[in-house]
Formats: sequence, C-alpha cells, structure tokens
Amino acid sequence: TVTTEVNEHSPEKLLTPVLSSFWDAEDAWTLDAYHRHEGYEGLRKALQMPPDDVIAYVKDSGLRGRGGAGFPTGMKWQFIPQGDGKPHYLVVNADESEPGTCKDIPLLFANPHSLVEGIVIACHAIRSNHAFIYLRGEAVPVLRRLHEAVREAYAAGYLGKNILGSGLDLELTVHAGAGAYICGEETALLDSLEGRRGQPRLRPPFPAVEGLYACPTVVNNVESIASVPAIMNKGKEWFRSMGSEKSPGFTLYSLSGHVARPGQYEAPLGITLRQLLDMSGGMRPGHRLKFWTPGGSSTPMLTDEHLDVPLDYEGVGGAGSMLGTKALQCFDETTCVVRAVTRWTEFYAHESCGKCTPCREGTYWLVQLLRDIEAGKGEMADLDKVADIADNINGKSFCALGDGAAAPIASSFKHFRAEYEQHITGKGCPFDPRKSTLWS
Ligand code: L3W
Ligand code: SF4
Repeated sequence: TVTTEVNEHSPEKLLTPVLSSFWDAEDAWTLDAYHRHEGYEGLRKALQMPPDDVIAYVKDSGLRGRGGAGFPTGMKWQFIPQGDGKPHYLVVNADESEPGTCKDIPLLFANPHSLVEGIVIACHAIRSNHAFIYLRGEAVPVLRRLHEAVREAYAAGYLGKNILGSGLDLELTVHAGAGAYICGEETALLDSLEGRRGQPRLRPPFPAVEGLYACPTVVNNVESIASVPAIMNKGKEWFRSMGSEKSPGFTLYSLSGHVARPGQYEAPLGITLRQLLDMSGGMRPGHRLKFWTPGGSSTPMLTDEHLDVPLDYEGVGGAGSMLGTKALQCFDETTCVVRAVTRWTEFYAHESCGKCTPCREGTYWLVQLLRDIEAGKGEMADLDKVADIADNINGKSFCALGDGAAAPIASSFKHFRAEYEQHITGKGCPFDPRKSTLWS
C-alpha cells in the first residue's frame, strides 16, 4: 500500500482507500480490527432489507465485476431464478493467476472479513445457504488467514444458523485449488470444485442457470464481493460519486514492472496510467515507458500514446483493448518486446487445458516460432506464420484463455513489428546483454 503523506496538491489525493484503508494495521486481518472500521455494519443494514431490494440496491450502485469482464454484479444476482426449489450457490473466484494481477490475494491476506461480510450479504440477496471460496492453492498463508476469519465469523454469529437473528442460515466452505490458471475460468472452476479435472464447460447454460452441482450459481470475483459491504454501509450514491457514470466506484489497481513504487493502488475507475504513475513515483529513474498492459497479459499491450486513456470499461476497455483485471504491467525501453511476448506465450502454452485444438496446438507452435525469432534463428516468413496462428486462436477457441494468448501477439505486431524484424535481420536479440549496451 502507499503510505506517502498526502496533501491537496499531491497526486496521491486521487487515492480512495476503502478495502485497503487499514491494510497497514498490525492486526488488520482480525475481526477486532474489522469491527474498529465499521465491519459488518453493511450486513446489518442489508439484513433489514428484503433480498430483492438488496439486489436492486447493488444494481443501482453500478458495481461491475472486478474479475476481468466488468459484468454488472447486481444483474448477475438477478439472473438467479427464484422459487425454483433448487439450492442456490455463491462461489467466489479467488484463483487469481492472471500474469501481473495481484490484488485479490493481498486483499484476502490483509482484510479477509470484507469478503466474508460481502458473501453473507450476497447470499441473503440470492437466497443461498451455502457459499464457497475457491482460493489459488499456492497462497498458503492466505488460506490460513481465511480459515481463521471464517472461524471468527462463525463464532461471532455472522455465519451459521439464524445469522444476527435474521433467519438466514449460511455455511461457508474454503477450498484451495491445485494451481491451474484455467481454474480461474468460471466453469472450469466449478468442475474443479466438484472434484473433476478443471476444464471449461460450454456456455450457455451460464452458471446462473446451471452452475455448481447443476444448480443456479453466482460466480463473482473476490474484489466484487468485498466491495459490497461498503456500498451497503455508505450508500450507492457515495459509491457512484467515484469513477465514471458507466464504470462507477473505487477499485484496486495492481501496478508492477519497471516503476519506482509497484504495489496495489486503490483509486476510482477512470483515472489514467499517467495519474497512477504520478502517484507511484513514475518509471524507475532514468528510464521511460515503452509498453504496458491495462489488465494483465491477456489484454492487448498499449504504449505511451495511451497514457491518458481512462482506465474504465468505456475508455481503455472500449478502445479495442480491455481493462481486464486492472493489472498494469509497465515495461521500459530496456525490455525486448519479443522476449516478453515469448515468455507470456510460454505461460499460455503451459496453462492451456488441452480441450480445444486452436489453443492446445496453436500455443505450442507459437512458442516454437517465437523462441526461434528471439534467438535470431527466424525467417521473415515466420512472422506471417505467427500472425496466422494467433488469428486462428483468437475467437476460435473454446474459452477466453485462447483469446488472451493471442492478444499480446496481435498488439505487439501492431506497435512493434519492426522489433521482430530486427531480430531476424540482425540474427539476434538487440536487447541481449551480450550484444547490446542497454544492459550495462
Ligand atoms: C447469465 C448471461 N450470465 C454473461 C456472466 C458470465 C460471467 C460474466 C462475464 O471472462 C475475462 C476474460 C479474461 N446470463 C450472461 C451471464 N454472463 N452473460 O457474466 O462473462 P464473460 O463471458 O464476459 O467473461 P468471463 O468468461 O468471466 C473474464 C479476462 O477477464 N481477464 C481475467 C482473467 C483472470 C483470471 C485469473 O486471474 N484467474 O483468469 C483478464 O483480462 O481474459 O476475457 O460470470 O457467467 N446471458
Ligand atoms: Fe482449454 Fe485453451 Fe481451449 Fe480454453 S482455449 S478450452 S484453455 S484448450
């Protein structure tokens, strides 16, 4: 978190710490600390309201999903059929694995009760008696804190039978995944939770109709659900006073790469990368921005031309790019684009679940070609092959992982094709420390 002293002239005045407001406290993750910061007040208010009114309230707040797609949260809750006689489930996607994304795990580590409170409110709204948190398995310290937060919440009467005398019964199960990126895709996550190999399901039916154990299920990102208590407590107008009309509210940006002060920055949607860099001390001293991703490596890369595009679903999201998970990875002029894209593609090839041919075969062949180009063993015709394979993955794969794998290739060709050609004509990487002075 950013602890710099803030005055009215400092760029940090744009920060809107809500979820991160007391992350620095020594006991931040405990129920005591949460209570000292109005913890579970939003739940008390929500339980006074009929479930449909809670859904309408969250819908009116304009909260959009923070997991990558920006889908309206209240609308997703409204999809859950009522009076159908089936159990309803809430599943929280805490499988944060998108390269560059680092906001749900720190949030859970520092403030797990904001998620637990949000879960109880959401389950009241969608009339669910069982919720699940699917956590990225490698995050063992976070798992321990989550278990402790859930234990505290049961002991305090925020989970279990007849919560705060409202008549709501709710069980909360924390499940640790086994470390597969594809299990962040909502339907693969549900298969994994059911004990099967995590592979995406055909949609429709969407989880809201047929999700966990073939019952209506809401799958929401950690940050989306954790934002709900503050909305219920401080009001939808307060939430709408931040951000833009179509992308309201505060959000957590993960800033990483060659910046002076990387980390999580909580600020309104719609600010720009230039403003974020102003808050974080800019690029590392003596260097300039070369390229960046707005929402992790699955979103097309941008350049310094896009420094003033609003980081919301209409600005950077509408400009043929995507806001995604708000993972801003910044690379300076010492970075080889071909190397960065090769590394990302290796990740997608490794994480491809193998269910569909364009992604399974395409990512494999992309890695072979890109490694050759990067090593100076490529030919000009390879560039057309790379572009053709990426085009045959994009929009033709079974799930969004395929599109994500194609995104950095298409965008790097658009902005940096000359750099690929340089590797071929120069028979080597111009950024290689053995061939360049840039690294000295
Ligand atoms: C009912 C309809 N529900 C849509 C629901 C749907 C889902 C949500 C959004 O991908 C992106 C992806 C990554 N009836 C519905 C409906 N829904 N129509 O709305 O759906 P969709 O398909 O727009 O997106 P998605 O499949 O959820 C998310 C990108 O985010 N991303 C993030 C990746 C992060 C991870 C990770 O860290 N684990 O995977 C980054 O950019 O590429 O495009 O809930 O059910 N008619
Ligand atoms: Fe699996 Fe890739 Fe196909 Fe998605 S696009 S189903 S990850 S093979």
